[in-house]
Amino acid sequence: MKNSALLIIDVQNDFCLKGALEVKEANSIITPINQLINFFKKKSLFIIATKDWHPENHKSFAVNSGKNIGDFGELNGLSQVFWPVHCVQNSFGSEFHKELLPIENVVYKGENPEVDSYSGFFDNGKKFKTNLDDILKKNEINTLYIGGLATDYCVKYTVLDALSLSYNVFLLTDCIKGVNINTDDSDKAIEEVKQKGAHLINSKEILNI
Ligand code: VGL
Ligand code: ZN
Repeated sequence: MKNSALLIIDVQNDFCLKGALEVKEANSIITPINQLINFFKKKSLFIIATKDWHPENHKSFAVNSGKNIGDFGELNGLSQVFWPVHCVQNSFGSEFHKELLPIENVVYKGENPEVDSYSGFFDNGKKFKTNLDDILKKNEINTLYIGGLATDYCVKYTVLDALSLSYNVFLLTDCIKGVNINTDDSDKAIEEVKQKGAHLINSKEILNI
């Protein structure tokens, strides 16, 4: 496992119970993620998390684009879902859930108000790259164990970009929950990443090694 890292996507208050963009059952993933954090720590393996980190004027927020929450449309030529105000920089909603064990390495995304940024690696237009890939390369990581929120958005696009950057990817099936605007969005996302080469794994399979 030497070159493996745990990558936890957006386990922030706004995506958890009572949050502005609440993901159903989000809180249920915290216990297995914490068990993995302990496991990776004990083995001195690399752990990193992302934060969705929007300025107040972000145009993915329905209110800033003259849209209704949940509308599908376009933002600067890219297809866009319009969201409630969420994960505003330095707000309570942008903090990691308090039960999540501390993670030292954090990558921020979604700072440009003109473009949404689901993946931890690139913005949705693939014009801006975060420092995630560089940090992983510096730490000689070639294999990622990915969990977090939300299955059908930030987790999905992070996994797809990780595959395109040639990482081996294990998607942690009991450590993800989805928005599911359509009820099968998360199932479809899991099917798609699997077809593109991600492996599906339950955290228990790792903990029992
Ligand atoms: C996310 C919608 C908007 C996510 C972030 O973390 O999956 N979803 N911003
Ligand atoms: Zn967002």
